[in-house]
Amino acid sequence: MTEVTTVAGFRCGYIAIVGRPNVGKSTLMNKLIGAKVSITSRKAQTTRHRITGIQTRENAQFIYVDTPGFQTRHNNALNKTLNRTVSNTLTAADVVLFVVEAGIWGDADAKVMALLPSELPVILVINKSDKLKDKAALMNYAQQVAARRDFAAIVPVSARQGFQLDRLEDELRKHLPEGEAIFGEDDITDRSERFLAAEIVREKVFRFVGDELPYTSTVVIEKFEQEGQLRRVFAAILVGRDAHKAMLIGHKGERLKEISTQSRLDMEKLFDGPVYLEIWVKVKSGWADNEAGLRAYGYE
Ligand SMILES: Nc1nc2c(ncn2[C@@H]2O[C@H](COP(=O)(O)OP(=O)(O)OP(=O)(O)O)[C@@H](O)[C@H]2O)c(=O)[nH]1
Ligand SMILES: [Mg+2]
Repeated sequence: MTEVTTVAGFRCGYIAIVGRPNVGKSTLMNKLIGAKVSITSRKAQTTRHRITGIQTRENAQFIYVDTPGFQTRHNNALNKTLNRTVSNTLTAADVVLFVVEAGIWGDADAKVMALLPSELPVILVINKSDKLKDKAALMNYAQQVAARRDFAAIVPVSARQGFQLDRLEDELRKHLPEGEAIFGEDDITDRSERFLAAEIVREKVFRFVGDELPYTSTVVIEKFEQEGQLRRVFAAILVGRDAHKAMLIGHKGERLKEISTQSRLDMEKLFDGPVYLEIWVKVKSGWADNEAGLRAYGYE
């Protein structure tokens, strides 16, 4: 780990990324740090943990904290845990990125906005602006949301296309406290490779199987070994029912093979070295039924 030499006027701070499910928070953080440390998918509730992503520039260190989409539909143990993660992240933040989707404002957005501490600077990030081609409509939308709260800045972006992210970073820097870097300049996250490996497999479960299964499953890494450059990863996907196990494995094991291959390729990219990966599917219901169970599987 290399140290950052602190220059006069260097800034460093924590940036909470919050919003309703699926607005593109994780895509945004990955683009801002230039690496994929947080998993993404078209399905809501992809992110289930607090994920730190770090970007160090010459004059600032940005410590982003991606959070689960704030859950407003069901009040079960998992959703309570996810929402507590959002609240805890806000408590420790210096500045907040409140992410909304261009052209869309609903109850779920209003509920997230109500959580934002009044003493923190909040930047309104209007993501997916690539989907709203009409510039007048985007302006109109920005004005409507801006009237709901005092925002430190309003920045329309496209996380997917990388549009206006430099402008967002400039705005953010103004609100970071002066101080030395907390992480090394090459660090991109404080999460372990073991944790990131489980997340990568979970992303493939979200991407390659139908609607219900991802919500009743989780991934555990049973063994993670490193020998020189080679990582050996033994993962288990826990599913609630036999039928889900069959769904994951697929005809002649095709689906599990696809999940394995895609997971391995992502791991090799992120860890920058070869990976040997074995994935097993196990039936284990009830892991998300209560908070003690959730903690046992790494949920906060
Ligand atoms: N068109 C468009 N799609 C985007 C953009 N940013 C993200 N998406 C898509 O939106 C979907 C959700 O993205 P995520 O980054 O997983 O969203 P999230 O807010 O982290 O979702 P949760 O973790 O479930 O709360 C994915 O299909 C992304 O590819 C964007 O700027 N434009
Ligand atoms: Mg996410």
